[in-house]
Amino acid sequence: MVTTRASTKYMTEEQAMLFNAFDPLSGKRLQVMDEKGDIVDAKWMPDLPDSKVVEAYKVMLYARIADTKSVSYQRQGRLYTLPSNMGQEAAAVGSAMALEKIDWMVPAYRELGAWLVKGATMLHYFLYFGGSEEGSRYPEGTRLLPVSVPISSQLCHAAGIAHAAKYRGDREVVITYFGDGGSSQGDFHEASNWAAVYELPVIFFCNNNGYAISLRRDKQTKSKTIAQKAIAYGMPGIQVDGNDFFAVYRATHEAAKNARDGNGPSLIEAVTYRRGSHTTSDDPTRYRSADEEKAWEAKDPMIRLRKYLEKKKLWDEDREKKHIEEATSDIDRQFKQFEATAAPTVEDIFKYQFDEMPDSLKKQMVELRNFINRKEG
Ligand SMILES: Cc1ncc(C[n+]2csc(CCOP(=O)(O)OP(=O)(O)O)c2C)c(N)n1
Ligand SMILES: [Mg+2]
Repeated sequence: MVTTRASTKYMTEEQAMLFNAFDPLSGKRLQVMDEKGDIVDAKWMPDLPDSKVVEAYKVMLYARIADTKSVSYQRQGRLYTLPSNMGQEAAAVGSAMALEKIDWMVPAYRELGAWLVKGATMLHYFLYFGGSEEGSRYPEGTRLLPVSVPISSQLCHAAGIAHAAKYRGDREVVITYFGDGGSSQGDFHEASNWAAVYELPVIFFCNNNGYAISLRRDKQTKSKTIAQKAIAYGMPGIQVDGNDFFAVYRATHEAAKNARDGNGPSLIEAVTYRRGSHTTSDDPTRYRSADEEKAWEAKDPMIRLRKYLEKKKLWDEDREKKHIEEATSDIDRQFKQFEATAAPTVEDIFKYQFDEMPDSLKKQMVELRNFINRKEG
């Protein structure tokens, strides 16, 4: 039995191997596949059948197309403000695919690929970013929580769910997503400390995409890495190349295995880049250079996984075209379905809080309705 440097918790040598090899203070970052799609560290290559890797690429490509289309629908005034996931598909899909169906996902707002893997559809996404709470109503048994916009508030929810799972003796694991900016919130500290002390089965997955809106990562924290923050809480931490599907999958797989075996939480920092704007209300040209964007374009997760698949003769131009066509028509069909759905009303804001609406809320509802009627003339 050994411990990782980050924690006093004992685990088997095999369980601690990855976290010890990539101790957050060693300055090492897990990368399995490089930008040319070549495997550079076969030791950590996850044990995945080719069909699974092809499936991962297909979801990533679907998410990329869906993302691009959504931004354009927003520009046409057919959706409200939304956050782009472009460039972060490997982190989203790689982490979600490493989990089991029984596991819970507690999202932030920028992990479209992960939600798709977990069972959300583009119809949910369009409804949500079209202003309807119906977009958070997933099919029964889908262990995915609604989008969380208040930064890092979801981390405490994740720790709470994991606490309940542990208390009941269930074997499920919880993954929760947050950003580099989210690591500065008090909720990050509270959730991490709570999860570590009670050895809860949570994976804190940080998408370090370089920015919190316009604030650069180097102004966010003086820590060299976000992964090293794990040391203070007493949980294993690891920094991975977030644009490398295999690295993300492997780290999440190990973290989930550890959590399921009763070894508590871990922190994964996926180093990636938000290639789009923060949201559709943002203009990134005001705070970052075209050169920087170009440098990250070369590290794009889609290009790299496609190259890997093509070298193994698992993918080619025809398959790419066919999948783009199929994905496009599937997304278009759901967008039509969304636009055919009645728009939410202001009454929806009030309807679901209580079984029977209290008088104070009824009063507010009437006031708001009157205000809107007056405004609309
Ligand atoms: C509690 C809270 N404070 C401020 C905001 C405004 N806000 C929205 S996104 C954002 C930046 C978050 O950056 P990061 O955590 O790195 O996630 P990213 O958007 O880069 O994915 C801020 C400050 C908020 N939504 N919630
Ligand atoms: Mg960020």
